[in-house]
Amino acid sequence: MQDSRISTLTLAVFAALAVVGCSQKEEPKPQAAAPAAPAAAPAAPAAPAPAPEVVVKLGHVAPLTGPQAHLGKDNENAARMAVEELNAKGLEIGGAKVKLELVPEDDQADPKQGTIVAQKLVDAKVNGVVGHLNSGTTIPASKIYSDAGIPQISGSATNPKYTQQGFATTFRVMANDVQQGKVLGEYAARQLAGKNVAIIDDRTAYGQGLADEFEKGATAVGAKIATREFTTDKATDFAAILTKIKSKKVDVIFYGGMDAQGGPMTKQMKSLGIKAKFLTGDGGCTPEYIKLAGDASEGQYCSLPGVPLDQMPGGKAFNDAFSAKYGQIQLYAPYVYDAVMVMVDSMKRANSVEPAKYLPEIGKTDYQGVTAKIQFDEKGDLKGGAISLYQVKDGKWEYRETIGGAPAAPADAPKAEGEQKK
Ligand code: ABU
Repeated sequence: MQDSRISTLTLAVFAALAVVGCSQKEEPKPQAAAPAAPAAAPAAPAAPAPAPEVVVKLGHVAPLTGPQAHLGKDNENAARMAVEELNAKGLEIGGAKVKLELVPEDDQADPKQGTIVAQKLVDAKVNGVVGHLNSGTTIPASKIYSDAGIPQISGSATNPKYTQQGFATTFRVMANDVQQGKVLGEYAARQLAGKNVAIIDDRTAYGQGLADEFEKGATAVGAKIATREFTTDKATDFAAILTKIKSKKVDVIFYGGMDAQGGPMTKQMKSLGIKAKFLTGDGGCTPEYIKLAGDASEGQYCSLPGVPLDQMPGGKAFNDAFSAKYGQIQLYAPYVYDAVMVMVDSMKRANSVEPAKYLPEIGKTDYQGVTAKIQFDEKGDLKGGAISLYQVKDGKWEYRETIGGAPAAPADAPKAEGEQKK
């Protein structure tokens, strides 16, 4: 009973005080009646508000498992190096501090898996995608990015179809296989004296596409195609097709596919006593090919879009930094590094990280990268892409020559109307 009385009294006192408090606020005393304020010290100027911070997600996709994992990891390491360098320097875009976050995905070089991880990246609201590594995954994934309006730059997918689908979002920083196949076909017929040529491909978008372009290039300058044979990007035994090819007495065997098959294929050529020269494209132009082929690699040939690393504008510095961190460059690392830099350069010029705002700036790129001065044509292909040829000498790829690659337009040259990707 006593307790309840005390409570009632306490509540009444609090209620009275509360009413006083509210009324003081609601009815301030007239200024004239206010006591004179002590002279205030001049207020220090307010510190500027710190720039807000935003996280910008960059997707990266490559095979991180399976026979091409060494290439996929190489690509991912290059993307990570670019992101870490940019974050370390400090990025400010659109008045906000930007922290780049790499979102890596493994597509296993499988077209179906490629579309699954593409949708995953779209759902994660990435601001852009660098990749994929393989044309066979890059092409189907590009429709998903295009539908979502997300810019995509591949550092390695070379099938021409990737940029020929009419999507505004597709770009690549490497010459395509129309250019590469023509150079390889002509090189086989002329420099390698290939009058009678066999072609094998792995039936992927890259392997088959490059083999088709090779055939056009070789036959246009007089070579005869003795046979076309097929394998897969998972195969390890090529005895049946090589035995058939042996009977055709060819001068050159061209392989459209990756190092994981090209290496063992070359080794098996030697075991079967095939003397023909072996020639392959960029997918086989790796230290891994030499490792897998062993002695049989000696004297064999490959091509790679672009110029040799030591002739690239930033090649030495990139090689030093990359190899100190991740070991020997496998193949596409400098191109993937450039792809990240081009994407972020476009964001800076747009002063926005929003895909819809910075996408138009990618088409206007005029960026001095590690690999080349990067400018895009109206489809999103690299302008002026060169193709270089290499031959294995003493267990290493040795540079032979560079073919094609008209110099890119000067940085300050005005662009013709309609030249840029819409
Ligand atoms: N450029 C050869 C390897 C990647 C691709 O599939 O195109």
